Amino acid sequence: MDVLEKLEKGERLNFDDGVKLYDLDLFQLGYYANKMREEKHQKKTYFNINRHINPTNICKDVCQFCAYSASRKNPNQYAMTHEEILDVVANSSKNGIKEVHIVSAHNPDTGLEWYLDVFRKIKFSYPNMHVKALTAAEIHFLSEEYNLSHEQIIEKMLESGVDSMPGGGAEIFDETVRKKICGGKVSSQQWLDIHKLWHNAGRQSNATMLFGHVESREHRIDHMMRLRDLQDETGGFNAFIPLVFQTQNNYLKVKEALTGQEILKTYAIARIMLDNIPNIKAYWATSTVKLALIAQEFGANDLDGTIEKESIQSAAGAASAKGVQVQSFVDLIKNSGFNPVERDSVYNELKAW
Ligand code: V47
Repeated sequence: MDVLEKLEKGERLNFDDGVKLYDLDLFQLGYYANKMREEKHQKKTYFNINRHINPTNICKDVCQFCAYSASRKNPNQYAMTHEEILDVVANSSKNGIKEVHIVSAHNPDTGLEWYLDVFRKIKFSYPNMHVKALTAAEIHFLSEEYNLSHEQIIEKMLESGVDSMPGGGAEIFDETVRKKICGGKVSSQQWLDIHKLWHNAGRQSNATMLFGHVESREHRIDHMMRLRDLQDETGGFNAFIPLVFQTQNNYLKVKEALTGQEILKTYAIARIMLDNIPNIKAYWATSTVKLALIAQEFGANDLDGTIEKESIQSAAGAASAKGVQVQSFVDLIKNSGFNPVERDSVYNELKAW
C-alpha cells in the first residue's frame, strides 16, 4: 500500500513511509496533518504563561551547536545564586506566570544541592507554581558527577518538588550524528531510559528534536520513531517540540538555514508520524512567531508560552531574548484564525481567551 493510501485509511506509517512524506507536496502533506490536528484539537491553539530561567551557562560538555555554553565561544560566564533565582520568580509571579522552566548548563562547580535545593525553595514560597526542570542531559550529568544512578537523581527531583521534565537534550538520536554534534553528553538510549524512569514514576515530560544542522531527513524520522516506540510503552510524553537550529555563534558551520517549507513539512510529518503524542509544539523562539502561526495549519497545536526571557536560542541568533506579551500572543493566534486556549504545564485547559 502506498503512503497516500495509508494516509487516507488513517493507518500508522512506518519508517520508510515517514521518509516518503517529505516528497509529498507541502499542501498535500498539510492537508493530512491539519486533518489529524483538527480531529484531536479542532481550532484550539494552546499556550501557557511561563518564565524560562537558565541559572548557569558554565558547562563541562561541549556541544557543537550550542552558543549558550560559556566553555568556548561565550566568554561571559555566570551562575546565579538561589536568591537571584527566587527574585526572578517573585517578579514573574506578579506577572501571573504559572510555570518556571528551569534549564542549566552542566556546571561542575556548584554542587548537587545548588541544582536541587532551589526547587524546594520555589515550592516553599510558591506552592502552586509548576516547576518544569532538569533535562535528561542534566540528570545524566548530575548522576555521573555525583556518582548516583539516574533513579537516585529522579528520586531527589521528586523530593525537591520538580513537577515535570522538559524535553531538552534529545538533539538527534542517530548515534553517528550525535557523536558529531554532542558526543560526550547523555547518549540517545540514556535519554530515552531517563524519560522512561520519569514516566514510570507517574510523571510527564516533553521531547524535542534539534533539526536543520548536519542531520538528514532519515535521521529525523528515526528520531520520531524512537520516541513513538517509547510513547507506546509509557504514554508519558505530552508534547513533541521540533527545534529549528539557530545558526549563529556556534561550531557547526551550517551556511544555509532551513527553508520555511522544510520546517513546515517537519511539523506536519511530526503530527502524522507521532500519532500517540497529543501535542505538537511550534516553539516560536526557534521557528519565529510568524512561522509558528502558519504551523498551526500544518499540524502544530501549541506555541509554548510567553517565556519572558530566553537565553539558549537567542544566543544563537533567535529573536526570543525578551519573550512576548500575553495579549499580543492571544491576538496573533486569534487573527490567524485559531482559538487561543491557555493551558497549564500538563495540558489541562485553564482559559479560552
Ligand atoms: O536541548 C541549543 C536546543 C534545547 C540551539 O520541554 C538550540 O517544553 C536551536 O529543550 N538552535 C533546550 N536550538 C531548550 C528546550 C525546550 C525549549 C522549549 C520548550 C521545551 C519544553 C524545551 O535548546 C537543547 C538544544 O537542543 N538548542 N542550541 C541552537 N543553536
